[in-house]
Amino acid sequence: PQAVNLADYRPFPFAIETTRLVFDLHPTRTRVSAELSVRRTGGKNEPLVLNGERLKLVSIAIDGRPLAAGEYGVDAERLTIAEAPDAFVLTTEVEIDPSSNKALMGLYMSGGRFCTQCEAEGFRTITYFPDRPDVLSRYSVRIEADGKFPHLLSNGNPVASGSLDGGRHFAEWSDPFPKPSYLFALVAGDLDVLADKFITMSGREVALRVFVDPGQASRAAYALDSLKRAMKWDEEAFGREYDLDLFMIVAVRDFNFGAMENKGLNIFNSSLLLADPQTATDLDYERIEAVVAHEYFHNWTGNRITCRDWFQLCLKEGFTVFRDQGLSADMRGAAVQRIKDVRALRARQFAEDAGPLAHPVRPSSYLKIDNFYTATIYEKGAEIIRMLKAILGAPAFRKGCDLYFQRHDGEATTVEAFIACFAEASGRDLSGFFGWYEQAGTPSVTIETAYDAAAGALTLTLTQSTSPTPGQPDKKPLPIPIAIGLLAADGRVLRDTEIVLLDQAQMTVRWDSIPEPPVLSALRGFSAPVNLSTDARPSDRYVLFGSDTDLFNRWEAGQTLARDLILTRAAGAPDEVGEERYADALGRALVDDAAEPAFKALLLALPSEPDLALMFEAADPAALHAARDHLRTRIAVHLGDLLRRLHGEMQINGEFSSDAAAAGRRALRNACAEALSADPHAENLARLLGHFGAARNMTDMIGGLYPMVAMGGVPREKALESFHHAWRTEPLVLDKWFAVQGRDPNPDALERVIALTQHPDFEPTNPNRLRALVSTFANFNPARFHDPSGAGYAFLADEILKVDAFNPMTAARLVEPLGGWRRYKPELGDLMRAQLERIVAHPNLSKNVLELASKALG
Ligand code: DPP
Ligand code: ZN
Repeated sequence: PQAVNLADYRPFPFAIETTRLVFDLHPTRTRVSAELSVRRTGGKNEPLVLNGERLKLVSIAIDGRPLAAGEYGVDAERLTIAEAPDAFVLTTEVEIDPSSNKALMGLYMSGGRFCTQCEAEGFRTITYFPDRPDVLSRYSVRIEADGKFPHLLSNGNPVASGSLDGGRHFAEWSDPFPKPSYLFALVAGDLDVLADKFITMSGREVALRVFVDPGQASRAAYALDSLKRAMKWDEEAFGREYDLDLFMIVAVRDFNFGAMENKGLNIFNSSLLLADPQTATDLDYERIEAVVAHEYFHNWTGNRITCRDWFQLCLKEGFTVFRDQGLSADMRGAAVQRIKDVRALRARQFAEDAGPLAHPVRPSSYLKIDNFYTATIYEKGAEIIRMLKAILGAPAFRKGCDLYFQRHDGEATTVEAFIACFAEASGRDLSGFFGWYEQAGTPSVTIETAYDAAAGALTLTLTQSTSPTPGQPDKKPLPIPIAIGLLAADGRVLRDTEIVLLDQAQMTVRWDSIPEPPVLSALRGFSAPVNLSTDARPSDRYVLFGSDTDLFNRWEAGQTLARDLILTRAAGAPDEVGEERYADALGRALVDDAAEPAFKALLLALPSEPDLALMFEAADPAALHAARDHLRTRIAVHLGDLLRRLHGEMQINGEFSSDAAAAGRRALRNACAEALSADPHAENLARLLGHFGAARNMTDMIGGLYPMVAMGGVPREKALESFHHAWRTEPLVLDKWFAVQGRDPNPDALERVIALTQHPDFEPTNPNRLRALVSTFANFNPARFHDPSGAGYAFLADEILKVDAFNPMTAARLVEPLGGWRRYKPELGDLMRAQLERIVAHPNLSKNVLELASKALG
């Protein structure tokens, strides 16, 4: 297969000024006619080449004159008109079969309704079109369907609707904003609607509509409220106002992405839209708030200003993640949010950056763009914007944003153009900063300190280096903003936070007037996406753990202490005294009245096994699991009374609130339950059983279910059975039932997970259900996935091959856990590699899986 390269970018030689689409919807035979007004903008001899896949061409005409066979060519991927006039109307009619579309790209059916997903290249399976983000066109759409599809929706504003013969009806839509084809959307079906309105900052009224499965409208209330908060926030934080008179969101059950920002008609995976206390956890609420905001924010960062080509994907995704993280921080507390964001960044992006699938935030080549909706493009892309803000300061950053919105509105642009706005607005040279977009890999930063007591001076020596990544053997230094403060040994502040910009391989900084030996608090707030090592001793870390004013670093100190203890034990040299000391310090942190419960819950969570595995050249997941469990047990025994007391105190009696404070209490209570399950004596068991049995909301329920499952035996069977019985008709909750078994730490988990793929409720064609079981197991259950027999790897490869036959995009997302093979001990790494080889050798593999599996082999 042919790779697409950034260096080969050429503008499309025609403009498509208007696009008129008529859909005659039918589950197995949908007719799509398209009328494109085309004008040549490039060279005289350029042919018109339109993308089109899996389309049955019924008719084609130019200015109303049907084309003869010799006047155009069609193959499996395109339609070519070699000699096109300079300005003309092209009409095509095609037939497609939405009901057989299990790839969930283009027009397909979910739960008996029609819906679309066009990003990145799904539109070409709907009609012949230049399906690339730099071709912007004004769309008008007519939809005709049977009356059993009462709602007929598309982008923009409704202009007409009415009934037709034979029980059919129609609706017409017009979108005044030129848009690329990936933002096209259509939905048709029986839906309930929740309606509201929003008054924008200039006083315009916008009608808001959330469409959901019949009977589910009350579960859309939180998403609707989140939408209004997001609209307000974007006005306040970025001065961005909504532009159409109508904003619609539709929830569907079968969806490859989390959600999609189609102009005026966002389509959501129902898991990221529907919530009520009985069926959704606090984490679901948190994600709904963030994703509703994310998709809404795309209206400016993505839709009004879009990407010139797919290599610029981070232009909209990194920036939009940065924006949704800002909203979450304002809604839920900056420190807690930052810790969660960094935890996710490390777990997903650092792992990606350290393996064979590492790629720059702006890649330069791909086989399938679907494979680049990655943690690197999203999360590292957001970190880059965050650093830009740190380096420029908030006012200059905002000036740069304003300039970008003003200068590029209505355009498809590049990362270079984006950065140029910030350089211009701030008067700074940002040419070195661009390296963050082009260079893959996580930089390693070291800081060494030398304190001269007589002079009262501290010298910091900072160095940076980045290991080679595929295709990039030599790395250059990047500008890294490192936020640093100093504490005294008793925890007093010695020096406030200052940003040191490390922009060379090595530099030294000297600070005078430091009256006593300081404790360094570096990379505060995780000011850059790097791996930091310092010469701090454990005693320094205890100072930070106990008193750093930077809450991120307070948490980080605890994590580093715990991590070192686990790694030491896994390496066969346990530090019993250190473990006691850690448990003591943790106990003190948990009784600190000044700290919020949400923060304490984070303190109580030990570094995850996948994160620990990242620290190794040749990780042994079984040894890591045992060592981590040992520390868990030590904490449960040492702090038993305190954990039981907190578990009791955090219980909320009375009405459910989804707000951050209540969610924090539930998080801490669940963290206590999880911790206590590591010491399963009768008293703790009774408490955990009580927790599960008395749960009145899904957060408490899942917080109780996992410890039951982890216990194995009768409690596991009973809890799973009663949970399934209670929720068997609620797909989103059943997903959780599968996911909790994916995380089952018991030795028989692999066997049980394989058996669950035969369960009548396991639906591999539904991405949520598939990921709940298979992806949860492969990513979050390392001790069982890395079974010494290799059976866990074979299971994953089997699932990848099965799913690839109908949904390549989702199959490809399952490849990553095998990609880490070099980081595991050779006995395991060889078995992982063997499965990748088996996948690559499989006949009829999709480009999606082929690209990732062959890259993973390296
Ligand atoms: N729907 C995906 C997102 O919003 C892709 N644009 O990130
Ligand atoms: Zn996005």
